Order: sequence, then structure tokens, then C-alpha cells
Amino acid sequence: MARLNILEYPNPRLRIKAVPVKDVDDKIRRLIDDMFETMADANGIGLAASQVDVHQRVIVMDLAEDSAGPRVFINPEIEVIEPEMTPYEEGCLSVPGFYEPIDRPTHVIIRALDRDGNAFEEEAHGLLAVCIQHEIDHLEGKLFVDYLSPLKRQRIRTKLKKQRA
Ligand code: QAP
Ligand code: CO
Repeated sequence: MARLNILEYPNPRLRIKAVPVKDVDDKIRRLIDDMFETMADANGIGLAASQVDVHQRVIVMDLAEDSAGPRVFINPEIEVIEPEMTPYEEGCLSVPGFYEPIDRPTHVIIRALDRDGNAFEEEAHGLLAVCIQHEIDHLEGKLFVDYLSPLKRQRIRTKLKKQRA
């Protein structure tokens, strides 16, 4: 396994739209293993392949509160089943050190492929619902800071650039 480099905001490569995975093969499973290692090493709970500069529709997740253990979502889709929105304090491995409440649909159905390429469906609320929406946004080239006011976003951008300089 290998630890991969995580792209950080405002790297323009985070804006690339990911393409669907055609074959869930050993190469994809190696990517998944590397993503889990990278995420664990960075103390993350969710990671999209876009964040490690691989622009294919793959997400890994390991929610501490979760009895389901490590999860993989390939070519994920969500369906919002209720109009209700709930705010949740979100962070992101690509925006280290910043957390802001973001409003998202509370209750969704997830459809995806697992690491063997088998389709599955899961109803989600709470942290799982928040996390899958956050990670699917990454696959679309979208970040949680895009939901903030331009002023807040600019402040985060400036601070991150200074931190790295
Ligand atoms: C996305 O985020 C998420 O700033 C996953 O210094 C976050 O794993 C979905 C992290 C919250 C729902 C709720 C962030 C680690 C990890 C940081 C993460 C940091 C160290 C973020
Ligand atoms: Co993120």
C-alpha cells in the first residue's frame, strides 16, 4: 500500500470532474487500498479519489461512529427522499484546519458499486448522509467552501496560502 498526496484548496486540480469507473478491477482495488491508507494517516473519515488527483468516481469512508466499518462507493448516486435540510459542521482533508456548518438534505438513498463491482443501495441519514454528499461534490469538482460566502471563502484561501508559504 502507498500513501498518496492530498491536493489542497485552492489547487485547480480539485475542480476536475471525475469520470465513472468502467471496470472494478485490481487497479481500482489498489487505488482503494491506497486511499484508505492515506485517509487513515491523515485522520480523515471520508476521501474522494479527486483529492488524490485520480479523477475517477471512487470514494472511501470510515466513520468512527459507524458499526459498518470501512466503506467503498464506486460510481455513487444519491436520491434525496425528503426536502428537509440539516446543518452539519463540515471539514475536509483538502481544506485542513477549517470547519463550517453546511446545510444539506438530511435523508438520502445511496446507490453505488462495492469493491467487487456489485451494485448496492443504502438509506442514509446523519453523518453518512452528510459525508456521501460532501464526497460526491468532490467528484463533481465542488468543495464545501463553495457553499460559504465569498468573504469567508477568500479568508480561508488566504490563510491556507500563508500557512503553506
Ligand atoms: C468530509 O472530512 C466530512 O481540517 C470528510 O485538520 C467532514 O475527513 C464529512 C480532517 C465532516 C462530514 C463531516 C480535516 C482532518 C478530516 C481537517 C474529513 C484536519 C484533519 C476531514
Ligand atoms: Co472533502
